[in-house]
Amino acid sequence: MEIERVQDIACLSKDTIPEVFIRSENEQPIITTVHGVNLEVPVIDMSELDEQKLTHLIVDASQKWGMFQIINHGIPDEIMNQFKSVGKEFFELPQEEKEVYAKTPGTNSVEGYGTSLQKEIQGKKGWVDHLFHKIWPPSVINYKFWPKNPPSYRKANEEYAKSLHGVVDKLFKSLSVGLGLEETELKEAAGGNELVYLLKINYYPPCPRPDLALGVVAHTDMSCITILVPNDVQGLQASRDGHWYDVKYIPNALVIHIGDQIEILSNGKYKAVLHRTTVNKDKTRMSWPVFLEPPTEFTVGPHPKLVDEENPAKYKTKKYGDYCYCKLNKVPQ
Ligand SMILES: O=C(O)CCC(=O)C(=O)O
Repeated sequence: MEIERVQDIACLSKDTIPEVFIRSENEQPIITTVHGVNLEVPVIDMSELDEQKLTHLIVDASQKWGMFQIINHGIPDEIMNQFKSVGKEFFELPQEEKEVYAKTPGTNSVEGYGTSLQKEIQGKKGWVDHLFHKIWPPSVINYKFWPKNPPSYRKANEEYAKSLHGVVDKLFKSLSVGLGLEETELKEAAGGNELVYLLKINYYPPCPRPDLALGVVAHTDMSCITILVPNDVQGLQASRDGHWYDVKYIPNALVIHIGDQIEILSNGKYKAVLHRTTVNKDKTRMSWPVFLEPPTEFTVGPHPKLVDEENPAKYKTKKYGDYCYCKLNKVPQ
C-alpha cells in the first residue's frame, strides 16, 4: 500500500485529526475564508445562439476570473448522473478492492488510486483520496486503472468522454477567436486531436475538523482547461484579490478552470485560476475534474502569432511533461 488512505483515517477520527492534516494558520479555512459570501463566478449559458456574444462571455470570464460555470452545455443529465454514480460506487468498495488500482510505485505517471499528488511543504497532507485515469483519446487509455467494479464503470466513462467533445471544441474555439487566431489554432497548439482527457475523481470523506484541514491545497491546474463536476456538498473555493471565497454550487453546471497551459499559450491574456477545496464535518464531498492536457512530449509555449518585439514571450516554451515534473516537484520552471 502507498500510504494510509484518508478514507480509513476518517473512519477512526472522531473529534480530532492527525497533526499532519492541520494546516498552518495562513491556510486554515476558518481564518482565511471570507464567510457568508458565495462567489458568483460568471455563469454562461452555452445554448446562446448569438455566437459572438457567447465568445465574448467566455473570453471575458477567462481574462478576468480564469473560472466560470456553464449551463445548458448539452451533456444529458443521465450521462452525467451515471458517470458520477459509478465513481461513487468505486470509492464505496472495500479498501482492498480499491488497492488493486493503486498507482504503480516508482513511475512518473499520475494514473491510479492514491492519496497525495504534489510535494507539500512540511509534509502536510490534504483530506482527500483520488483516482486518476485517462479517458480520451482511446490510444492513450490504460484500462488497468479503470475499475471493473461496478461493471457499468467503463460504459459510463466512455459515454461521458464522448459527450465532452462538443463542449471542449466550443471552449477552445471561443478562446482561440478571443486571441485573434483562427478557430482551430489554439487547440492545435495544445495538442490538436492528441489532446488528452485525464479524469481525476476526488473523494473527500467527512472530517471532524473542517476548520483546520483542507482537501486539495491552493493551486492552479497544469492543464489547458479543466472541466469539473462536483457533487452538491460545498467545497470549491477560488482566490480573489488575495481572499478565499466559496464558489456557488449550481446543480448540473460544469465548472471550467483556465489552466496554466492556456495562460502560457495566450502569453498571459487568459489567467489560470488559483483554487482549493475545503471539507465537510458530516458529508462526503466528491468531484470529477477532467484535465484537458497536451501529450507529455508535446511542446507548449506562448503562441508564435502572439509574440513579437513589442510583445515578448512571458513564459518559457517546453515539453508539457517537463512542465509537470517541475510543478509537482516544486522545481522552478
Ligand atoms: O474538488 C474540487 O472542486 C476541485 C478539485 C481540484 O482542484 C483538483 O483536484 O485539482
